[in-house]
Amino acid sequence: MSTSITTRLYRSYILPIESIPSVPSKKMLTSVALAIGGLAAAANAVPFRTLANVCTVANVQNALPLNVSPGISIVPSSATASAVIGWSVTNSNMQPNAQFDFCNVTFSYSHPGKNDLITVTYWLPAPQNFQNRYLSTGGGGYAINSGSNGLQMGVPYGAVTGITDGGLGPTNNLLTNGNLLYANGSINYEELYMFGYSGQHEMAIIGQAFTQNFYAMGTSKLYSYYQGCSEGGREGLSQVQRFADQFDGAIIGAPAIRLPFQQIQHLYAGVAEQTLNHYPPGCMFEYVLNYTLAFCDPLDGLVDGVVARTDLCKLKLNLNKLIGQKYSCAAQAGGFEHGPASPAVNGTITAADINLVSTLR
Ligand SMILES: *[C@@H]1O[C@H](CO)[C@@H](O)[C@H](O)[C@H]1NC(C)=O
Ligand SMILES: *[C@@H]1O[C@H](CO)[C@@H](O)[C@H](O)[C@H]1NC(C)=O
Ligand SMILES: *[C@@H]1O[C@H](CO)[C@@H](O)[C@H](O)[C@H]1NC(C)=O
Ligand SMILES: [Ca+2]
Repeated sequence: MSTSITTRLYRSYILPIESIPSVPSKKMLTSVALAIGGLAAAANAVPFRTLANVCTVANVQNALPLNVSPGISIVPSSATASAVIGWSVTNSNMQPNAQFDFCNVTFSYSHPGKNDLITVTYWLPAPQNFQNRYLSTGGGGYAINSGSNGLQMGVPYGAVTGITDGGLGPTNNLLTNGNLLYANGSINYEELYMFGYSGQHEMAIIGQAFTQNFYAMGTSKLYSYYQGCSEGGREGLSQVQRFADQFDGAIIGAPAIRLPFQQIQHLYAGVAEQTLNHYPPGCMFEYVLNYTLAFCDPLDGLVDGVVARTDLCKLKLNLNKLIGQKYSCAAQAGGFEHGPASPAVNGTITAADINLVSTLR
């Protein structure tokens, strides 16, 4: 229940990335490219910048912001670049379906004197689709990034999009990479702070400068954003709190912050059910959730699926009147958002149900 309510609540914190003007079709671009290519060859001018001709290791190396910060030493020889054609996104719960081409760029850097190596990956839109935008993305659980699920989020909007491994190695994961505790039992604080915020910050400043160089933006403004959910939401908050002018906007979903509080929240519903010795089916909660959303959504003045006035919601919602209402749910397969599989359910809301729900509110 609380998951679904927060899902709706944090939508209200979303700052939309403006929609981009439609781009010419691929066919048109090819003929334009051919025409300009022909003219350019004749005039011996700079060739038309297509994905294929800009996505090279040499171009990446030329665009590396080697002086971005005295504490960062980028390794030019680590650079990779390869054009990826026809990447498609379908049925993602994070973004609309999309299909696009991009330049897949990776390179590594170290902190002088620290004997570490951090690898960043940026997906670059084709030059004709670039919209002067940069997007940093985050991870989930104890992973600092979400791999291609993060990288694919910005490219359809014309944004160079980045992830970092934060120096955690191929697992990208603070807990499972095995380096968080030294053999003597003390904490590896370098790694902890990289995961906490410095890895994200470094990816952002490197990615922004790299983008400006790669697309030869000159003095044009680069619009920078952050997007992440859960651990990725926490990473985003870590950035906007510490580096207020680093991004023009941030999409912070379900930030995994206040961990001691959060872990107790995870246990709380189970403990309450056990204490009250009452174990209703998930369908009952879903019915109450539906009612709550329908009742509370308009209290903020706009019926948009978002409960922005949680204070009024708590004050005015009277669940007792649901006692005696019938609820039903079809059989459900198990899943991340539903928990275990469940059979079809038909029931009637009881006073014990409302007592439990009120305890959990
Ligand atoms: C991007 O490049 C890296 C480094 O070569 C590689 O590991 C990764 O699989 C590539 N991603 C795609 C989608 O091609
Ligand atoms: C524990 O080991 C680490 C890594 O070798 C070292 O830097 C640190 O000083 C050690 N701490 C103690 C208390 O011995
Ligand atoms: C809750 O609302 C959703 C969306 O309208 C609906 O599909 C679902 O059946 C409802 N659940 C219950 C228990 O009424
Ligand atoms: Ca609303």
